[in-house]
Amino acid sequence: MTVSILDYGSGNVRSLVNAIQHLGYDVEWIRSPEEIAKAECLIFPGVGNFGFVCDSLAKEGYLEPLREYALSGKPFMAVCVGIQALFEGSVEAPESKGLGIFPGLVQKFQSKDKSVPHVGWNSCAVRSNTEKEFYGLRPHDKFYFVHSYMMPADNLQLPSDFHVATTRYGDEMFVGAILKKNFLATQFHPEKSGAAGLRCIKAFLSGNYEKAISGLDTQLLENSSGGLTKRVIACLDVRSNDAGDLVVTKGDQYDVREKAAVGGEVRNLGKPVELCQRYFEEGADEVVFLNITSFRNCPLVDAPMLQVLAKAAQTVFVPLTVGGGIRDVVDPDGTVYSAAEVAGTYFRSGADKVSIGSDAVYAAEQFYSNDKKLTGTTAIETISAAYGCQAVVISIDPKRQYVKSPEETKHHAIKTPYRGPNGEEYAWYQCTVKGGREYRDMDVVELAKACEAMGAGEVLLNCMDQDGSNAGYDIELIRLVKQSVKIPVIASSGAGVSEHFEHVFKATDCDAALAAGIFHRKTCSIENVKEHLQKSDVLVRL
Ligand code: 1PR
Repeated sequence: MTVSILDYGSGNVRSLVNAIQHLGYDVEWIRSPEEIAKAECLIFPGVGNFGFVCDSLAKEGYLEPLREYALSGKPFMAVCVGIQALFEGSVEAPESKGLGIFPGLVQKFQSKDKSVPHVGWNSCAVRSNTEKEFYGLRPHDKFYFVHSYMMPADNLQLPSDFHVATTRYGDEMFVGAILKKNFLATQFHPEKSGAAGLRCIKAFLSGNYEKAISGLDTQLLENSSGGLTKRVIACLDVRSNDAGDLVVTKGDQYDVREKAAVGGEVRNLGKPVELCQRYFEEGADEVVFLNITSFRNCPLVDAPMLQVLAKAAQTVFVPLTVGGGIRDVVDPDGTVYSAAEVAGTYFRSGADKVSIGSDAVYAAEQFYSNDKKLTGTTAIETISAAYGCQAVVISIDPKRQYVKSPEETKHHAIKTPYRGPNGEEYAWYQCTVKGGREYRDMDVVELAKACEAMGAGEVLLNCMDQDGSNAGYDIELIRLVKQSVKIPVIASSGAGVSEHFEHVFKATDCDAALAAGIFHRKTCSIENVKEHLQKSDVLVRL
């Protein structure tokens, strides 16, 4: 069987293709409405904004053929915004019409007591039937979600032959999947959900709709409603070393060279694709690649990180983020690429999110000097408009600055038990650009708030003081930023033992914890960290 994927210009469909090919099926693209009826098996991927997806479908004449196919009984699968488009409309884009296969309007998550978007690994199972497993969706499995909008599970009216698998986020229960024979629509991304996701796609492609399950622990089913897990993320700082090889390196307060006494070389801790594969196998919930320097002046299409991503995405089925150099660029031959085009090139190679560092600080400066008015032209705004806010991560590189009293600075200062070199009791966190080499007149709270207003979907919060220290996360910094924004915050820098992960999750509300050196140097594995977290009652995906 050949699997047809609808191509209407949505974000990262590379991963979906990789997952299907990995399972041994051929893939072809549907590029005109007439081809839909001829498909043997059709997948409707959805990434980005409901309005963008539905308006593109309407404009290209896909709506009617797609509706007919979805109801034809032939194998049909829809993913993420794909499931939302099956309803009549969405509050995300009230003017845009969905396919209207199911009644109802897609809603936005409430952010009063939780981060929005809903990013990470959550449960999804048909809870009304404990004797059957549908499309491999097992109650104790976790699947990768990334979205701000969803269809609430209450008052849902579907034809009686459809089953609904539900997911809970905070106190909201929503539709995680809708299924019947030859029909599978998921809010989560199965192609990014590790082994559980591959099993689900395989069950769909092989027509394995339902399976009897015996001896299922009903307690397990109860526990599986536990919701979103805390994520453990591995980070690979990538650059070329002095011999010109692309290596994973690791800084000590951002200095990636060995001490002069031992040669002063760039630290080489391994090869990017191999390490990424190892972390996937150890259970990393995501992998981040940061292009920390060099090779930025080569033509975009030759950027070595594109090959790294393309290779990694072939066998690694968890979300991949890429950062470093995401901004408007000019190739050596004078060709200009907008930041959105640069991001698009990375998405097509297999990245799911891009991370923006220096450019986010410049954009925030512009935002404040412009009376907090949005221009619509910054990298954050343009990428978020085209690919959705969930695809835009802001990477912050702050440095602690001590002051004697809060009046001494106009920036957000906190009282700290860790006094400065001259006994100072207050500190603020200064933003930097160019990998910590240049300091700007902006603090982390200002930066995070401005980026959230511009449409960023997540914050990757490094800390120059803790980076490579193995001394634990900067809890005060993480609390400060987490209290300032609603978007998820990834704590980073300083992990040295498993207990540091437990501490950051218990002492702050951070959504994920990222680390580098501890994993590269095999001080402990991701598996060890997760086992420790589970024993400490922190919900994780094992
Ligand atoms: O400014 O958009 O081109 O992005 C550059 C990106 O590269 C930024 O995300 C910036 O954080 C990163 N970067 C630049 N220089 C360095 C460096 O180390 N010299 N790396 C650098 C930042 C910090 C984390 C690290 C954690 C965890 N490294 O990536 O992985 O601190 O480390 P640990 O667990 O070992 O303590 P742009």
